Order: sequence, then C-alpha cells, then structure tokens
Amino acid sequence: MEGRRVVAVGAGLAGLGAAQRLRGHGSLRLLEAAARPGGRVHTRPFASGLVEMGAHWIHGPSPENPVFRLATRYGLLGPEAAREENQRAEAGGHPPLPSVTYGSSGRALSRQAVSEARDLFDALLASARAFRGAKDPPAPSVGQYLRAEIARRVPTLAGGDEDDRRLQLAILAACLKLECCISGTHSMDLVALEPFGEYVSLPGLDCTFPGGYSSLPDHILSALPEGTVLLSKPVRTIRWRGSFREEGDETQDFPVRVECEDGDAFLADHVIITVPLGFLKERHQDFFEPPLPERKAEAIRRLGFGTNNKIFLEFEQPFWEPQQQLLEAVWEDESPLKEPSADLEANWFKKLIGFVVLQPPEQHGHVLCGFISGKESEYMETLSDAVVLGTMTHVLRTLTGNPDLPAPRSVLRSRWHSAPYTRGSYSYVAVGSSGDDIDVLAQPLPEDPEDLRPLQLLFAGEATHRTFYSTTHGALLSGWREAERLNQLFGPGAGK
Ligand code: 6YU
Repeated sequence: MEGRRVVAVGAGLAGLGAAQRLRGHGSLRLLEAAARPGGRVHTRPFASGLVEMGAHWIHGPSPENPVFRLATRYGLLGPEAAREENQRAEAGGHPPLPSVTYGSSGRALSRQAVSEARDLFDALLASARAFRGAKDPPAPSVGQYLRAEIARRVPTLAGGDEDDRRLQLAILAACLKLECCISGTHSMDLVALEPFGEYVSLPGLDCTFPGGYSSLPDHILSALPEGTVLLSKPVRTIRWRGSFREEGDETQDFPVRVECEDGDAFLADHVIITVPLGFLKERHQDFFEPPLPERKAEAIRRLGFGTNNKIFLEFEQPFWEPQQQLLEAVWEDESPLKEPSADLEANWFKKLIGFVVLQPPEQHGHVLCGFISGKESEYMETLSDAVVLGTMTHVLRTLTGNPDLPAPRSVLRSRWHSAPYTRGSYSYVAVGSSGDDIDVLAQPLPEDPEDLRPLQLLFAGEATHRTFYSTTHGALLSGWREAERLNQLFGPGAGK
C-alpha cells in the first residue's frame, strides 16, 4: 500500500477532529470501543426531547472557538447563539441564569443573601486565578486558598449577625460544590492553585445544540470516507518500537501493531491515541508495550481526572416558575470551614448543586438536570434508578418545603466513572501537577526527534490541551494539532 498507515484510537471529538484534518496519508482507520461515535459527547432521547449525558454547552461560543465555528458552518445552532452580542458577552465560564436558591429548611433564600455570598466567592475565585507563575503561592490548592480567605472574612460576613453569617457560609459551601462540578473534581482541595489561571475562558454566552450535541460528531463522521471508523472495536494493546509485517507481504514493515480485544490487529506507521486520561490512569501499564517512558507515566499519574454526573428528572407538571432556569440547593448547616461528611450512604445527595431547567419545555417536556461531582457522584452510580429517584424526591420536598411535591415521572443519569473506556468525566490540574504535565502528556513518542521512525505514538484528547482542557473545543483542537503534526511530516506531496 502506498503512503503511511495511520490508526486513531477513540472516535470522540479529538479522534474525529484528527481524522477530519489528516492529509496525505495512505490509509486511516479510527478504532472506537463504543457502539457509537462522540465519546463524552452523547445525546440521548429522554421525556419528550433529547438530553446530553456528557458535554452540555459550547463554552464560550465565539469565533475563536472551533466547536462554535464548525457547529455554525454545519447549521447546528439556534438563532440566539448566532447573535453578535451573544458571542461578545464575557461570562467567565459562569453564565448568569434566572435562578431560585432553596435552603434545606424548605424556603427560597433571599436574593440579597445569595448574591452577597456569590459576589464574594466570585471575587475570591478571580483572585485564585492570579497566582499563575507565582513562585510562592499562598496555598497548594484552590480549595485551601479559598477557605483561608473565607475564614479571614468571617468576622465581617453579613455585618456580623450570627444567623446571617451562618447562612453566608452555607451559600459559600454551595459555591464550592458548583466549582467542583466545573473543575470535575471531588474537592477544590485537589485542584492546584498556581496553574489554575492557565485555563482560558472564551467570550460568549454558553449555548446548546437544539438537535443535540451529538449532531456535531455525527456530522464530522458522515464526511469521512466510508469504512474509516470501526465501532465496537476496543483496543487492548498498542505494541510500538517494533517491526511488524502483514502475513504474506515481506515488502513493508511497520513500527506499531494495534491489537483489539476481539483479536483483530492493525499495523501502522503512526497511531493517534485519544483515549480519556481516566482510561490511561487505569490501563497505561498494560496498554502500551513497551510501557510509556517514566516521564509520561508520571504525568498521567499526577494530572487529575474526576467525576461530574448528571441526573435528569422528568415531571408531569413543573413546580418551578416559568422564568426560572436554575434551581440551586443550599444545605444550611454546611460551611466551607467544616469538614464535609464522609458518610456517602447517608449524605451523598448533599453534593448535588441543584438543577438546570431544560429549555424550552415544548421541546423537552418538564425536565430538570441535576449536577453532582466527586466521590458522592461515583457512589450515586452504584445505586438503582429507583433509589436515585426516591432520594431526589426527598431532596426536592426538603428544599421546597412541600412534603406532597409529586415524585418525578422518570429518571435518567450518567455514569461516567463506571464507563470502562472513560473512567470519569474530565481532567483538571491536580495538586502536585502543572501545565507542564499536560505538555508532557501531549508529547509524541519516541521522544528522540532523530529516531528513524518518528511519531509512532501521538497523543490527543481534552487532557492534552494546556489552556482548554476539560472542554469539547480543547478536544477538537488537540485532534487538529496531532493531524497537523503528521501532515507536516508527510509533506505536501506525501502519500499521493
Ligand atoms: C464542554 C460542556 N460538560 C459534562 C460531562 C462530561 C464532559 N465536557 P472522548 O472521551 O470524547 O473520546 C475518547 C474515545 O476513546 C471515547 O469514545 C472512548 O470510548 C474511546 N476509547 C477509550 N478507550 C478505548 C480503547 N481501548 N479502544 C478504542 N476506543 C477507546 N465540555 O465543552 N462543554 O458543557 C461539558 C461535560 C458530564 C462527561 C463534559 C464538557 C467535557 C467534554 O465532553 C470532553 O472534554 C470532550 O468531549 C472529550 O473529547 P475527547 O475526544 O478528548 O475524549 C479553571 C478551570 C476549570 C476547568 N474546567 C472548566 C470547563 C468545564 C468543563 N465543562 C464541563 C461541563 C459540562 C456540563
């Protein structure tokens, strides 16, 4: 066969993006473990509409965002997202939605109390981003820094009134949980402070895909030559630094052999690996033969990869006001200055930050989407639908103070931690790691640029993008980056 053979592992946005951009190769095969493309972009039918099990919004839908550009080009977005004002708005990753905040004593909390605590939290969070490059940051983690700053302000919180101060602390504890969902971590104490400001938020008010986020990977895939993507094809081992030949063909040998769980094998000159960091953490020792160099293995161990799950609830009738888009939960006995409960069985549901109302109801029905991160989220994955539905009913009755609130009609949740080819939701820069680890993870192998068989293994995926990690645009850009690396190697006339 003429030209170089390329195999990509994983048909999420990184793998599909790489396939979309690769030029001048002899052949390309994209091997995907699941029976569908998209990876952590996964739209499913629920109630009368569609729901997103994974990525929800385009974060920062503006011209610099490649997901926004592609989605616009393919005509996948609604008119609201296309508005110029929408693209310019600076929401800093926290778009304001009309909301109601319920306390665990069964009442809606005063807007003033909520915005006072939130303004303080936002200011502290902004200051946490300012330690980028600092030689001696005041704390190792974002959580420790924020809690120390909150502790310093306790005497002046809420003008010193004891009850109001307790409420401010409870709202601040809820703000920390929201931040855990955004960072995809169990605790902000695990997120490194110094590199926190390296993550870049693009301008634009986050928007959704009216026909589902999966319309994007589906669209990319449909433009690839037929037979490029093989679904239900989990890779077991990648043998590299070898010399492999096809049976009966002595003319060509390949440095890499990709072996699948079903016994099939693919020989290649180059393999683009886009499997999630969670999968690499669990499997890298036996996934690569020979094993990855220690520097790369260390980066995999050090970087963070946590869980953020969604719980969708369908109701016969809404109990919320039509204008409300966000229902937040505050447990009034909590405080960022107290240790959170370690009793998962008794208290897992308190980690839930509240619910987004899926809009518009004519399309979705009356559906709430709850978000929950960390160990509590992983514990939730082990429970039955009936238990989760029962617990959510209890939570909503407690928060609204209405013991007769009708139970939801149905429930659907994501289970990203149990998913064997993902093992969590997305990456963060953990205490003990830095942005340099992201670059090490992204570094192709073999490391020696003089190697006669360069770029045997290339690495893409959200966790390899230093400023846009944890997002769909980071994933897509990382795939484009690795395709471009190969395009440069092949040169303008290669493979033709
Ligand atoms: C975004 C959002 N979003 C919610 C939830 C989740 C994620 N993200 P993939 O996993 O897609 O593909 C790899 C493939 O490899 C996969 O198909 C596997 O099956 C396959 N594979 C694995 N092993 C294999 C093997 N052995 N053989 C063959 N195949 C194998 N991003 O932009 N907006 O609203 C959300 C959200 C619940 C789980 C998200 C969001 C993250 C994206 O979904 C994710 O990054 C990309 O889809 C990953 O694509 P990929 O190709 O790399 O991997 C300061 C600071 C803060 C930092 N964070 C701020 C941003 C917050 C992130 N937003 C999250 C919010 C939500 C709600």
